[in-house]
Amino acid sequence: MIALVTGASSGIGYATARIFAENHIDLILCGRRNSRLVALENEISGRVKTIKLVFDVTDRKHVFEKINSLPEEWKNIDIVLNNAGNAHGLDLAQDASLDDWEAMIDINVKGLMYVTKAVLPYMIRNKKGHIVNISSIAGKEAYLKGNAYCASKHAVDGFNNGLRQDLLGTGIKVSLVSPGAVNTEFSTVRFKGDKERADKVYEGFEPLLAEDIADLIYFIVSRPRHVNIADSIILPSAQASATNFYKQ
Ligand code: 8X3
Repeated sequence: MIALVTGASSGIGYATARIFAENHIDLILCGRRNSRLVALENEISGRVKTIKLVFDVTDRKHVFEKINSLPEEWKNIDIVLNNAGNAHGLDLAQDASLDDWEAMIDINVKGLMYVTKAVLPYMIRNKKGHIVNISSIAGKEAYLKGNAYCASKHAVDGFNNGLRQDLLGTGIKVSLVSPGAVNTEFSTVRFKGDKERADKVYEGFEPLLAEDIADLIYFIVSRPRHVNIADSIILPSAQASATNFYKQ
């Protein structure tokens, strides 16, 4: 089995690559930061075969070049984990930066679409595959100041559902994972490096860890051929909706 993981250099992507490796799934590790991919590769090599693809999902030409340049045996991709994504800013629409909005649409929506489109011919050829898209609780509900981030994740949800219709009968499964609060670099990136503000998000309750999401992803991809977990929301026990937390 071969899995291609975007955003493998940190967070959910990193944790999922590790659990895939523990379960003997060879890995195409994709990310922007070669040094962090090297660290991951060092950690898991020996257990499985790995190959690194360094690219930015927003660079449409590069996405196709890199995926099409894979050695032939690596093109038999069984699983794609569309994980690369970020939040930029948490501001009222009237105050938010258009650059932040564009970045979220470019990475979370267009980037995910490019990677999917680049991999599909190989999955279609092999008449099998599994595309797992990482959305968010923000793809189910819009919340105050979430504006473009929520829109981008709603788009992922919609694209995921459309893809599942289109690929019906091809042997390719399409699944969505929508996490709530996961303690990764997510909030630090959202708040542009303000670690103190980021830490506050996860104060007073036990957030999910990247490993919790990775466990769910592995469960999804390890179901029998006739089973597809089409949609899943995963929240900390102390979270009931995008904004309703039980904090102590
Ligand atoms: C991350 C979860 O609630 O911060 O996608 O949008 S949330």
